[in-house]
Amino acid sequence: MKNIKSAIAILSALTLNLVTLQSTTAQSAAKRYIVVFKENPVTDVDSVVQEHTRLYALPEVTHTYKRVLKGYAALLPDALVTMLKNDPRVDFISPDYPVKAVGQTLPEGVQRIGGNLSSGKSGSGQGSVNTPIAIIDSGIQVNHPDLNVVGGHNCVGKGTSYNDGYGHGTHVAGTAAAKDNTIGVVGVAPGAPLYAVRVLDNTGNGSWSNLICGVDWVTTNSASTGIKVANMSLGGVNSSDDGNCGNTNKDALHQAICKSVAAGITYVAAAGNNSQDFSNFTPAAYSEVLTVTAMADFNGKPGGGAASTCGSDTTDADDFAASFSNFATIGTSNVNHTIAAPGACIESTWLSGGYLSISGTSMASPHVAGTVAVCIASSKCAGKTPQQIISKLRSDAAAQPITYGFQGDPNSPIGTHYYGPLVYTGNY
Ligand SMILES: [Ca+2]
Ligand SMILES: [Ca+2]
Repeated sequence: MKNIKSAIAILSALTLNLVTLQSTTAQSAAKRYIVVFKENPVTDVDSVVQEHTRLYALPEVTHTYKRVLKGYAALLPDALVTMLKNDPRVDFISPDYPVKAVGQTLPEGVQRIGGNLSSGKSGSGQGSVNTPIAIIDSGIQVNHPDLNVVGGHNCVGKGTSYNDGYGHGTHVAGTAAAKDNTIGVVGVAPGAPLYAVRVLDNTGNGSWSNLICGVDWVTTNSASTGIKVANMSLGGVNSSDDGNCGNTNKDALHQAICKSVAAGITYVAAAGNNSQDFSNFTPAAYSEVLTVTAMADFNGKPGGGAASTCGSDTTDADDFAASFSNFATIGTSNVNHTIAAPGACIESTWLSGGYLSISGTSMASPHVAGTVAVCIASSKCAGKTPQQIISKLRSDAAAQPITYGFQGDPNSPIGTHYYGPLVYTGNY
């Protein structure tokens, strides 16, 4: 009895101590982190999170992860980070890095890549594709008349709405899958069911903890929704590819994406708009994703020479790599997961049922995500693994005649920049 009492006394003292520590440090040095559990010691994530909350007096836990990672995201004072690192169930703790929408430098793109020639028949008035696409972005305007939004999930703050308060996700969704009807624009995979996975807020900003929440949701629900392709027109200069799915450099986002890819989801990511090598821009840098650079096209045809439709933004020439686009460097392994798509002055759906023309690799990426959906629907990619799909899209694009391409593609490189071959939807 005495022993039990003293044990309780020690525990209470410990808890009190922790609470005091937490309350005195919370205001000064608290930052957001992702706490990743070891796979084997932890089987029940919720119970360990509850225990951590109690033991360490955790401030608010914003996300818990069960499928692509085991762990949680929370605001943690520095002193707690040190303690948690010594917890036997914790593998590592990652800073919660920022990500943001790529694009917004303010469509012939679908025609340029042969969308009208594919089995999706974009622009025929009867095109339709039935492969669902996850748009991991700022949400999608759920009642836009030119979009077929069938569901989604909110990973931003509290609340459950995945409606778009920014516009970026709605634009991306339209390029991938606007309906082939009598209004507005038509997407690469017309009318495809869209899932709005909201990880960016109403200013286009988000974080790794939001993004991992989105990847976790897509993976957990892939069987019930049928999602096999996801678009990520976002990123940040936060990490790099360790060639080992984040297990060597303790990259929580990379680990999550690798788990999801292993579950059969093909990820398509924007290369970024910094006019530089994307090797430090994640998720584009991960070799498990299909990374999309941007080229400029103003008339839906190869050959160059068309007048710019960009108004005052006239820096890019027809059928040239876009000056803002990131790229891989010839001779590096990143060339093996890089492909190009139109991304200059792309007309697509916008908020309030509207339409807008904007530029960025954000706009290029959904041309490719839509193409993956068409390929899966046409059976040419059905049953293939994400790695096989990435390989097929790249090799089919590279097999197009030289005249199909653009200045900056592998047949006519610009210095050591590698933008990849121009995706060709007409194959599928
Ligand atoms: Ca339409
Ligand atoms: Ca052209």
